[in-house]
Amino acid sequence: TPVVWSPETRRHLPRHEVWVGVPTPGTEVPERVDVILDALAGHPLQEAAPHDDTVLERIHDGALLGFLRTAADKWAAAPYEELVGQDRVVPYFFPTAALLAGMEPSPPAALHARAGQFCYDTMTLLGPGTWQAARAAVDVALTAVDLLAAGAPSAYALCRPPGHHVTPLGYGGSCYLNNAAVAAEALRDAGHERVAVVDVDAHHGNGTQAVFWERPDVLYGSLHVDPAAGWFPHLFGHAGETGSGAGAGATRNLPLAEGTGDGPWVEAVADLADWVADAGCTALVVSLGVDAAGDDPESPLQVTAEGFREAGRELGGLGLPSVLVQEGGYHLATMGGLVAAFLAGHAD
Ligand code: SP5
Ligand code: ZN
Repeated sequence: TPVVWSPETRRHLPRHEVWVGVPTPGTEVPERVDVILDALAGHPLQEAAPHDDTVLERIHDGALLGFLRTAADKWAAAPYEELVGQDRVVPYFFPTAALLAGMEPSPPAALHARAGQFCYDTMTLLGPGTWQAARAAVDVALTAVDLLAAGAPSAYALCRPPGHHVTPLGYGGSCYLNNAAVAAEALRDAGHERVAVVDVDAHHGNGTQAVFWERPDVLYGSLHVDPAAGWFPHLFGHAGETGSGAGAGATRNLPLAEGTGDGPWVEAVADLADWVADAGCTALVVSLGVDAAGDDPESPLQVTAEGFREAGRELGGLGLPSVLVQEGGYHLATMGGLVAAFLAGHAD
């Protein structure tokens, strides 16, 4: 399986995640790229080619893209670093429906009040290099789509930072731009009438679900730890969420109990694979997070390398041209091997 990557993706340094008010060391670190590259050393490696913003602008609102593109420079110029000793853009003020109370707000003048318009949590800090890395990850995904158009049966996109929590207008969950949604949209442009996104990351991909919520032409199916048990992204990922309008029935969610291991986890992947096959999709995007692993610090699922290999087999068995897009996975010592196991199963 060809591996597409970009050295630019290392440029985002999260430094901290602020969780319930407490800064803890970031988990979505650049070393993730290196451990994956090491584990995939036997695969052909290709650097991403630059692509323009055409597809990206159809997935995300221009206001979000403009904010992400310029926020770090504006923050540095303000200068918040001198004022508060902090060169990361961290939201502290959120224009929730509860605050707005039905009124139309004016745009906030302060940059530190603007961040919360787009960033919906306190864990997704933005600094120098964040935009460059996130935009490079989009090029990685688009280059993987190009490889399929050129005849490759599948391609792995080593995207970092990940993307599946980014909605048309909001970012969070360690994600800034939705790489998998961009890949799916590019596959539509390449002539595939119906594309499926299957998301095996331990967390529900609320961003990808939001992007395609009302669309019948891109299916979104996800298995993940049950948000009703208290897990991120908290509001979404329940079984009753199945799409709306023209997209009614084109979304599926399979929430899993804490502690779920290989047997039921692989069964859920197989269930989504059957759904994709029955729907007549002609191309597949896999949101390939490996944080469902037993030793991952960010989820309580208990999947093993053999589980990831089996999941790869189930989805590879569809025989569809496939882009495998990296999402989460935070246990540096084992995550590379889990990606390699999925790719091996997928190519079987
Ligand atoms: C792409 C992806 O896997 N995003 C997952 C983000 C979930 N983050 C929620 C974090 C909840 C608290 N974790 C505490 C760990 C502190 N380092
Ligand atoms: Zn995740």
